[in-house]
Amino acid sequence: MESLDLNNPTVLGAIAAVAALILIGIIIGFVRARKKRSALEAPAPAPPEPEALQEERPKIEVPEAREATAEPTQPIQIEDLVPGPAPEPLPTLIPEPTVVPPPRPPADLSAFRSGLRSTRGNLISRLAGVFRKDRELDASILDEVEEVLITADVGVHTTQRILQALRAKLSNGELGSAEDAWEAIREESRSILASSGGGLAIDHKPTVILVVGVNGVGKTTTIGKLASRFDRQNKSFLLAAGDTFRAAAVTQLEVWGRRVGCEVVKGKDRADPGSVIFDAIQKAKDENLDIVIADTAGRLHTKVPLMDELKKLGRTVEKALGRPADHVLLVLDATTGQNAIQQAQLFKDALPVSGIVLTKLDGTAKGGVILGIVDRHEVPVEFIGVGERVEDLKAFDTESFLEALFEAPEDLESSAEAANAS
Ligand SMILES: Nc1nc2c(ncn2[C@@H]2O[C@H](COP(=O)(O)OP(=O)(O)OP(=O)(O)O)[C@@H](O)[C@H]2O)c(=O)[nH]1
Ligand SMILES: [Mg+2]
Repeated sequence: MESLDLNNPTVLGAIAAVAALILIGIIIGFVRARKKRSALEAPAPAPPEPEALQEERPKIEVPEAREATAEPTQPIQIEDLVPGPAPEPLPTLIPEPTVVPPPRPPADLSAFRSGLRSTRGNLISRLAGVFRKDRELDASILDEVEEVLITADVGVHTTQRILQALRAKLSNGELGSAEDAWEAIREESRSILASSGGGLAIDHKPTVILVVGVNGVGKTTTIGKLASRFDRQNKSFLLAAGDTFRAAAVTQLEVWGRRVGCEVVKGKDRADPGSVIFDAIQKAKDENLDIVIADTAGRLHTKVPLMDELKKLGRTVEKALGRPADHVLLVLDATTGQNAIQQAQLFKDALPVSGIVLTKLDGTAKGGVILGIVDRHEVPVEFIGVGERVEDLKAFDTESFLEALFEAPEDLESSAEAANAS
């Protein structure tokens, strides 16, 4: 091979040209690397936001850009070839926080859970015993399920409805596992309770709520709890002491009135309850109040004259208001079981009962009655009482009720064991 003649000006010129080209290449590469680094160090501009969101969205702290390693996409640069400080890693792009719609107010699941504790211990753990994991589900489970539901006060009619759903699934081969059986019962219960928990509409001024029920079920206590609820919602309201039968009943309502700071309209001793409620409605109209809650005397549903008096009360409200009471809440004591279903029938015969308040769920192992009442009477449950404190009145929520009543299947075996042990 011929050696290069360095004395040859043409060769020298060519070498100088190549050297110059290499130098220019190095300088260009260096400048591009600097530009790229400074671009990455600058904070990424946030994408423009729609105006509406800028107003509504809560300020969310975006954390500092975290460091992360990233492969350079550019061809190898001069810094890669010469020793020096390690190239700074690329920052990770933090995605824009998504705007999540405000969640529904959390249903008070723990209150439902504690209110239904005894029911769950009875109904659910016994059903878990029937739907044991090691058992093949066939028609033989139906009798056992029937017995459990009847003893949990679900009632004959509603028990048959649930059994019918299980039977249909068995014959279609859709009841392969314990989980399928739970789901079938949950589904049927959901459809029974579908109309419940809609909430009381307060869309008249005044909205009149008549509270009725047999003796001692918790009417006056429920009114006090409701008043406190309306107070928290900044509603204006007054209470009508329509239980003129006992002086103590008026005093009891007055205590609640003082507690929430509202007026209690009362009559003279043994006054006609109709006249007290009439006056209360008139006063609420004059003062442009939002709500009147009227207490009534407890009455045995089987006593015809007392039920006739209730019908008359309904007519008086209509006269004062120009329309029937906006809500007639029937208070039922869950511990009375099947009797509550019979009470509901007779009160419905006297007045257009629009909703049920089921009290004392905390004190019974037979909360299954709720399914029986709603299924039998097609009247929604609006509130449940799970204790004596003011916060123990809960707006009924079907999903929370079902979730609290039917535990997650994985917990059921331990429930079944507990039931077998007891
Ligand atoms: N454990 C429990 N007790 C309750 C509940 N609701 C009411 N009570 C209690 O039941 C008792 C009777 O409540 P009242 O509100 O006086 O019942 P009422 O229907 O107005 O009674 P009368 O006016 O006599 O017909 C009281 O001791 C209440 O504290 C509840 O949800 N759970
Ligand atoms: Mg009372």
